[in-house]
Amino acid sequence: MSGSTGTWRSTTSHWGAYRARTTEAGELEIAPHPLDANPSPLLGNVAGSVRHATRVRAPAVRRGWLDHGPGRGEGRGREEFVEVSWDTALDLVAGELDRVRREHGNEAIFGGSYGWGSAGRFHHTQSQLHRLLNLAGGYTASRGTYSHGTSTVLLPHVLGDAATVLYRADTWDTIARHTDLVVAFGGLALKNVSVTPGGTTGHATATALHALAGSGVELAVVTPLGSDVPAAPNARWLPVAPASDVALMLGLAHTLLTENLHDSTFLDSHCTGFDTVAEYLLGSDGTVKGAEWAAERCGLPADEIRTLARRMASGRTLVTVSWSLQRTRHGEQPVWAGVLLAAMLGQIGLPGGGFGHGYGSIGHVGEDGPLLPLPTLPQGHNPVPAFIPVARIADALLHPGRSYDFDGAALTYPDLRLVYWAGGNPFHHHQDLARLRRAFERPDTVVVHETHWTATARHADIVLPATTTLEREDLGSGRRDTHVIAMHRVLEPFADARDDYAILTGVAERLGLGQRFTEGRTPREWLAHLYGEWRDRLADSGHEAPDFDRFWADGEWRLPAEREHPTPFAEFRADPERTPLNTPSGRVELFSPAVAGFGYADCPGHPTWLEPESDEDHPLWLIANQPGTRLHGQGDVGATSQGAKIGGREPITLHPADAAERGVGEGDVVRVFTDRGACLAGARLDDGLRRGVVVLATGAWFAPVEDPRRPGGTLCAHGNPNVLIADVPTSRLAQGCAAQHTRVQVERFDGPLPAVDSLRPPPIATA
Ligand SMILES: Nc1nc2c(c(=O)[nH]1)N[C@H]1C(S)=C(S)[C@@H](COP(=O)(O)OP(=O)(O)OC[C@H]3O[C@@H](n4cnc5c(=O)[nH]c(N)nc54)[C@H](O)[C@@H]3O)O[C@H]1N2
Ligand SMILES: Nc1nc2c(c(=O)[nH]1)N[C@H]1C(S)=C(S)[C@@H](COP(=O)(O)OP(=O)(O)OC[C@H]3O[C@@H](n4cnc5c(=O)[nH]c(N)nc54)[C@H](O)[C@@H]3O)O[C@H]1N2
Ligand SMILES: [Mo]
Repeated sequence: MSGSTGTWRSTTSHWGAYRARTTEAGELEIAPHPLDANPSPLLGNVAGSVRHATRVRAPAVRRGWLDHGPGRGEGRGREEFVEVSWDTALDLVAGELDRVRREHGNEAIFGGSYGWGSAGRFHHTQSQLHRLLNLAGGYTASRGTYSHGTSTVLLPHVLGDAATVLYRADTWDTIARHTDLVVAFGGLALKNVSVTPGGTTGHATATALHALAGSGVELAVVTPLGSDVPAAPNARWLPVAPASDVALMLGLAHTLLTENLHDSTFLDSHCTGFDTVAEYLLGSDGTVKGAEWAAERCGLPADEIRTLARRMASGRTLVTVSWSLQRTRHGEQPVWAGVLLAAMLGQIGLPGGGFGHGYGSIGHVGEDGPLLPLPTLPQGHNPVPAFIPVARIADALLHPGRSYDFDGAALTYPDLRLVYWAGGNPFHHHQDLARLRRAFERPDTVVVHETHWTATARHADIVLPATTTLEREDLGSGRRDTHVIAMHRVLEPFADARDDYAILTGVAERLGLGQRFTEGRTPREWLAHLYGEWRDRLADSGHEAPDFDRFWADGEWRLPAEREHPTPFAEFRADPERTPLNTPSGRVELFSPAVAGFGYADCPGHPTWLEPESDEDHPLWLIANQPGTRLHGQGDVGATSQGAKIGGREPITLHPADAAERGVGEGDVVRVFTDRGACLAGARLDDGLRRGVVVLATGAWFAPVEDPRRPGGTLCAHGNPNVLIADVPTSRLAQGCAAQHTRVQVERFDGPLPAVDSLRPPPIATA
């Protein structure tokens, strides 16, 4: 490794700002940002990842595609690759883009390319790709996110928009000063808050959560997992059954109603539809949603439910719902029921009260950096109106022309011929991976830019090697971050890897779009340009940032702190006539005539208890949550992630009694299975989780082999839970990702252990 021996360089990442340098011995050394009170354990993955054997060295083309041209998708993920020159690879990509748009129209190009690529405002991979595809005539886009794509469809119907709760949340400081009780449905998992899209400099959340202990704020933490509960004396764990939160919430609402603890004035002046909901709570469908009814479903004693409801009504209460709860079947309901509780308490718009969404899910919710705009790369305009809800990718590839519902509209899947993915990993993020493999057989061509041989790269036809952030220059800052960071180059590009910008410039030139794509700027000139424009915008609002050269030399600039942090919905609360919500009624819609009018049985017009899936053959609830040891699939080959594996497999956590029933001991390799597929995992026993619940985080690199226990079945030798989870939407309303849960069975695996091939590069020939 060469580049910057000895000198510490500044950079940032989704898991925080840090410093890096190469040592005399050529090793990469990493140090947290000096202002970071809680550096992320994910930093431990960086050094082992950047030069790992799974880096993509050179452009590579799948053998069958190279020999026979577009099509024959059965070979994807199975055939060898052939390394080719950059010129050959770029000619193939540009030629294929041009063929597809001429023969099938730009709608046949899928450029959604969802994923977390890298931090950095310029080399933001999706923006780069979208900019090129827009210039080339457009593409079918994807809408929404796997993170909170259900809430972003539902909340506009209920609160008028989703952004207010997602991005303008009350800060931890406001909560410490005003709140008596936080009821956190879905937990407050510290493992998650080291991540903020675009990065963070201070990682304030862990400190803030501990400080809440000192300020007397009580935390009622509702989750099946004890590990989601902050270790603070004022935090109480309410160990609910998975997929039962809506029952608990309705039980709490019933107690508030029948004990007259609800705020009828606020419900009349600021909400609509409470009457309908009240009738439902009292049994309009034949079932009274009382505390006993709720207790049977959620597993908490009825008395405790009633006591909690009374406690909620006796002071300032923040009802917060984690993003994980909407990443489930019927994931609209816990979000809507959370708003219902907050509305009944009458505290929406009061500091430290009302409804929160995503505290403990991600770093920026609750942090207090300024809400300033950040520099961004202009993407241009996409003239193609077609899109798919992001989590419907497999359906779209498998069923072109099929119609489906989405948020009140009847849509049709386009006929996708070319899939272009840069900066995301659908074989990480999507569900039912055996089905996704079949879907990926369909298009004529799959192009992927990747740093590493991820499962998606392995299922592509043309793989273009991308640099990592440490191998280029950028500038970065996340939502509610305190600094903008100059991201200096630390390493030379690996092997033949190029920046996504350089790759796309090569494609653009071949399509005659080179000048329009680059506007004649080098990456450094783009950085200076984007920074300069942003600096001018800040100057308009009275903030003086240093000039680019100063900023670049200093390595960072501290953003001006915000003096006040307005509470979300405070203006609406003060005067709902003058500042109504953006809902049809201008009020909080506890019953939505619009949603009811869509007539979806899986998403009725008000928060509703819909029975969760049950499966006698697969009696355990699997929670497939975010990994504490990496960001999704990124860094799985690094030290923090590898250090947690058991027997080379991803750890699965079981209750000791559930393990004993199955003859499973600590450290055993187990087979986890559903009817869709199976995976191996390493058993870790923990009595700090509910019985009947097992936890297997996402992100182990997919290593498919034939299941030795089920001929023809797919088994992931490494422990990727998405081979188990059904590819079903939350509902016809949001068509959101429902990846958080599935029913599984677990057994000890004593057979010969298959190798984890995903941790080595695939077979590659040189041309
Ligand atoms: N079962 C289950 N599944 C889930 C979830 C869950 O809770 N349970 N969570 C879901 C959620 S919330 C999300 S957001 C998704 C995340 O899904 P993804 O965002 O798709 O997952 P990542 O592993 O972060 O993929 C980003 C990819 O970008 C690549 N990359 C990094 N830098 C660069 C670069 O500069 N250029 C290029 N070309 N590539 C780069 C990385 O190598 C990596 O493979 O997963 C979803 N899937
Ligand atoms: N370390 C790390 N942090 C991350 C990420 C990462 O990959 N690694 N990814 C980031 C991203 S992209 C996102 S979108 C956010 C996601 O943020 P979330 O979606 O909130 O995170 P998860 O870890 O999936 O789930 C949080 C907790 O919800 C609880 N839970 C699951 N099912 C239920 C249930 O039915 N009821 C209740 N009450 N609780 C339940 C689980 O115990 C779980 O630990 O995380 C971000 N933070
Ligand atoms: Mo996410």
